[in-house]
Amino acid sequence: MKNTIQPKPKDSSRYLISISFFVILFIASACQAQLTSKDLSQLNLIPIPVAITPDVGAFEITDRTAIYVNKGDTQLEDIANYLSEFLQKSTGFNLPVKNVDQFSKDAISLELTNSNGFKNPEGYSININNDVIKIQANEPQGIFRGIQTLRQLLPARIEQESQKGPWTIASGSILDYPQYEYRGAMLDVSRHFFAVDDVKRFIHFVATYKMNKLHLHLSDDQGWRIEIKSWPKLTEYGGSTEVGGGEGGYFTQEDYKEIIDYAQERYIEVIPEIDMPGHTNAALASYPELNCNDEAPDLYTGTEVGFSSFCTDKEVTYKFIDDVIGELAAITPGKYIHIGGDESHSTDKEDYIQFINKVQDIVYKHGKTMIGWDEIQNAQLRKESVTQFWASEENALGAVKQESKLIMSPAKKAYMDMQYDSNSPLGLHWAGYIEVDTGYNWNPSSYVKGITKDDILGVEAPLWTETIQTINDIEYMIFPRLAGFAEIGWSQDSLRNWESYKNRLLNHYERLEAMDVNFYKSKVVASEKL
Ligand code: TNX
Repeated sequence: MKNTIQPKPKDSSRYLISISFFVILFIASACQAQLTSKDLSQLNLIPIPVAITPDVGAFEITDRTAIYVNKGDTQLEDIANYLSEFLQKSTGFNLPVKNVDQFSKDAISLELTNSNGFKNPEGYSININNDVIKIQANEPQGIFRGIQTLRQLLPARIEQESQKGPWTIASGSILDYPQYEYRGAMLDVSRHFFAVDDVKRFIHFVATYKMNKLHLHLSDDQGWRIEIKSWPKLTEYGGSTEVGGGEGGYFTQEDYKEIIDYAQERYIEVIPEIDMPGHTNAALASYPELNCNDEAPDLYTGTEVGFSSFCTDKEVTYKFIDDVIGELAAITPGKYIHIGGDESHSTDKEDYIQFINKVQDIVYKHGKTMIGWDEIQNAQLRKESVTQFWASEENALGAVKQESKLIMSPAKKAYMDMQYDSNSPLGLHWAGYIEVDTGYNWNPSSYVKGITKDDILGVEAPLWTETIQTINDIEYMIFPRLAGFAEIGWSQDSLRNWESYKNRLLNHYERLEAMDVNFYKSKVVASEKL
């Protein structure tokens, strides 16, 4: 808290000082009055919604409040239970979930309806008056996104356990829907391994800001992190270490299911990545036959890139990939599988092209849609395949020429592993420093000349973990930048500007504190030390 001790005033200025004292008192009480009547439009929502219409009055959540859902809709019931559990932690109220159509007051109603004209599956509206909070959407995912807004309409302490009320929400209405269909974050669990609970906390953050994709970077030179039953040494040996020589680890298929279920409950699709043909030392060390010389290299615990490659002209390589993608597809309910394809500096270019073409066929054979880093555009892409732009504008343009849609992850803006500035204790800076304003101030649809909004599926912010070892480290790198990337993906361009965002973010700090998040308090957001 601010704790500035004023110097003792000189006698001659006493008169002036007592006047200013009253002026300050007056302003302070005016602010207070404004605070208590704070209307909806003064709340600091991130991402900013399409429209907010304030009204007079307020709804109060009390122990008499109940949550109502459409009769017999189990998905809605699950969401209602999620809301009830969330509210119980802080308020202590045990809000029942009811399955009736009729309510008159003390009601939070979650309603699926197609009468509100939403074309977007994640769109929702919230209407609040003294008696009812009504959240409406076409699809359950829209209701879920609306509940994330509801969280931010409540006092910040709603994020903390066992708090005192009152739990009031100002009256009015909100209409909201996303700008891009793909809004994601990536977590690299290969360079350093993170346990299921850490991944869940990451997912919770992603959900909080209405993102809908979690890209898991599951394999790299330093470790293979997903159990493949037909090739067990991948995890037994290839998962046994990490950057710096620590213990490593891996997800069993049951662990992976637990992650997917947790994400699905939040309407988040998990996208698994097996990076190839480069970034494969952990696999090459586990199975000598995947190397052209049949010799397994040692496990690797450094941070270099570009030195490993699958042997692209061996049949066993494709048998291996078929098995891996097959098992992964079977345990992945989502649409996409990411095949990496970046920085394959040890693969001959022609071999690389043939390799990606073949792997693409394998992905589609198993019923999934392929995503790869922007280098994959060197191959013959199917139109459905998605290209993740990270470094090369030429590659991005090449992908678009092949009618492949883009996920925008420009390293200079969207890489959450970049240091904020030269004093950041964690992170790299090969793509530059990414201060909070730098991360926010860009527009996916004008970032690369020649690429328009129609070419873009959405936005993703990756967190590579060469320097990141704990959930505390993760939080420091992603907060507050993650909230800005979420707003870039969700909110309308016309509503986005740094000044507005900066103020909302500053007011959002108390919510991050209530969420017990270890975040970077940037000078560009508030010049004084908070
Ligand atoms: C580049 S981004 C990589 C990763 C590193 C990252 C570190 C990309 C497709 N490849 O292998 O972890 O830089 O910032």
